[in-house]
Amino acid sequence: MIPNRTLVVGIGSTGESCIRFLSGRTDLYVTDTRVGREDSISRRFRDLQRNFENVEFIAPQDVGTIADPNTVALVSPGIPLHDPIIDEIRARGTRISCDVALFCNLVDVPLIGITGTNGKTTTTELIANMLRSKGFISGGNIGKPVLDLLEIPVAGYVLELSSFQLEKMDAPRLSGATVLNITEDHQDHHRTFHEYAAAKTRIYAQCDVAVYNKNDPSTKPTQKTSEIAVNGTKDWCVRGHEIVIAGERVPIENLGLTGAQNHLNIVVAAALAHVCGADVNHLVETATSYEGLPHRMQLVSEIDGVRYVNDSKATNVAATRAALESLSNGSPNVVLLAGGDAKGASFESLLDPIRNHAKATILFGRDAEMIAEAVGRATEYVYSDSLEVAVTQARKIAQPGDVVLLSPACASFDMFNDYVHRGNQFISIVKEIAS
Ligand code: UMA
Repeated sequence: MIPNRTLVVGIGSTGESCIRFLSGRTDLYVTDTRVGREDSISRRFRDLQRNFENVEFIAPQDVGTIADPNTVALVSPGIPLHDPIIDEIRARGTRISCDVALFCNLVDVPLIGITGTNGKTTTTELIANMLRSKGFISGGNIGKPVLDLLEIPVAGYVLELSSFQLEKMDAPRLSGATVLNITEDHQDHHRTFHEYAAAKTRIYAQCDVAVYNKNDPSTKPTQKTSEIAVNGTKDWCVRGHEIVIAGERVPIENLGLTGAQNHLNIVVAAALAHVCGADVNHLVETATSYEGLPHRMQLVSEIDGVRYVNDSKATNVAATRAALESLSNGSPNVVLLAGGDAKGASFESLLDPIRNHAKATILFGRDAEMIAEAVGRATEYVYSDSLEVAVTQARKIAQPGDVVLLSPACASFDMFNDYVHRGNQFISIVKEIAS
């Protein structure tokens, strides 16, 4: 199962976990297209050289010297399949694969897979909570590379799988799987929307039970499989002011998570946990007590009657749209802080949500002007050089009853290390004002 010769491509958290796991078990080579170009990667490269003496480091331009049909390349998620290094590796007959494929081949316990443009992490964590007492743990795109999960024996895994991972593997064998939603994202990585969607729906190809949203055809499996169609049956649905989990009705005001998308995610999560044996009372109990994760529609503080909400994890247009819609009180009551690296996305679909729900928009980051061109006519807008200035500007505009919402619709890398760094900065600015 473990290949005789392995080339790890990319020295991020995935690559490091591959090296830790495979060191001493295979002839191991490592490469990274950013070594020599980015200081932090070059430093990690040198550290690895010190810690793993049996690993040979190959400059990206030299991969052709070791790539052959007997080698398997474990490619990091962030490297697109159209990267020239992948062409070079493939041309030598080396199979492209990834850590998740290796993991799925090695484990012999039930696996649940979750993908989707938005809500993956919240749903994965919710299912893991629902199945914790049965000995399941979570991992994958959620932050913990899957091979690191093998350190402790468990009864099952709940895996968040990204399109970046799914595109690099044969369909995994899963007890249950879902595509929560598919909207435009990652246009810089996947060349077409079709390619992106195809990577995501691959999650269903070898699953025992597919759970999907009957009201959203893009989430439906194309191949024949056993399925639970949420909203297609009275036992699993979101209906008016309640959700229904295995026939049990739960009022929406009892749920720990807010927003229409989250209510749907709860039903999907419960259906998948039910597939793995969780009983209905426990599902309802977890659905009502689970309050979600930081940086996702997180209420930071209420100052002078204005709520400050951190939704830094909203790195695409659909997430920001869902945030605006879930905070709506019928009139434009949101001061939206948005901007960053748009990843090639179009912002036209934010025009109506901003017009209907935002009283002003504060734009920052690399693509601020591009966003203003697309949505500037929907509402008053201003530019800001920093998050700190943006919050100060928002504070001047917001009135009691309004919400100041950080929901950038963009990646953060132009100004921050990641969305967590961006969200934490927002939290400390707001807490400073509140103190
Ligand atoms: N690299 C190159 N060339 C490139 C791009 C990257 O050589 O063109 C190298 C870089 O040196 C980089 C390394 O590859 O350090 C690995 O980078 P990576 O971007 O694949 O990141 P990892 O640190 O391995 O983290 C990845 C996921 N990152 C991405 O998919 C971009 C993490 O998801 C995931 O938690 C982790 O594996 C563990 O499984 C993050 C993410 O943003 C949270 N995911 C995207 C999303 O959720 O939208 C898909």
